[in-house]
Amino acid sequence: MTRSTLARRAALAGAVALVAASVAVALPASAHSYLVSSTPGDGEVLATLPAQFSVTANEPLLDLSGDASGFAIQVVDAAGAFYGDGCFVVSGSTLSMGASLGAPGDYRMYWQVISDDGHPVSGELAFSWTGTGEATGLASPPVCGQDAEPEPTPTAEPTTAPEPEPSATAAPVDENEGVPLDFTTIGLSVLALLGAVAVILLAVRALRGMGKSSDRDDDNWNAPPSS
Ligand SMILES: [Cu+2]
Repeated sequence: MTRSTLARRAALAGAVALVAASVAVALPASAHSYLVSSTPGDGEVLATLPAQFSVTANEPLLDLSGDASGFAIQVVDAAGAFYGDGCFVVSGSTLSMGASLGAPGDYRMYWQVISDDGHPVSGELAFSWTGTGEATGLASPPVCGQDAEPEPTPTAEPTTAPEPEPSATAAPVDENEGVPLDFTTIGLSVLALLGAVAVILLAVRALRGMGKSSDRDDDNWNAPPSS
């Protein structure tokens, strides 16, 4: 009796401690926004296309930029093609995007919002589409303002840029530039010739000087040391 009472009290105390610890751990996480509803709902079988895909959080979302930066909804079919208009609107606790869907089948919706504490929160859900969609899925997420339909492949070759016409002033410019160039060439040639003559004259004088000194040196070298 006493032992079992003690055991029950110990078990109760343990349970209370566990609950307290769980609450302490959960407190910071509770600051994050969480999903309370969505369109479509997770697992919903959708027969009529809604105007908007949307997710609604438990509290107002934090859209500091005012342009839904950091918010996103992506709706993809089983083949991975993207739908919707890519225009994200944050209003209070709801993020929405203009809806479109293609062929009936299984779809997934991925969402990301900025929690009231500034942290991004994301998730995904699945739904089935039994209606008839008009849209063609895109290979990449749609960008707001761009046509949701894939661009038709242009069949016509892009017009080739016209060949640049030869400038009428090109030839005269070349001639004008050629004249001073010729004068410069002649001037340089004359200078080079004068320089070459000067170098030859200097070389001849140097050779003559070397010859004289060489003779003198040789004489001195060969001369018996004078005592
Ligand atoms: Cu947080």
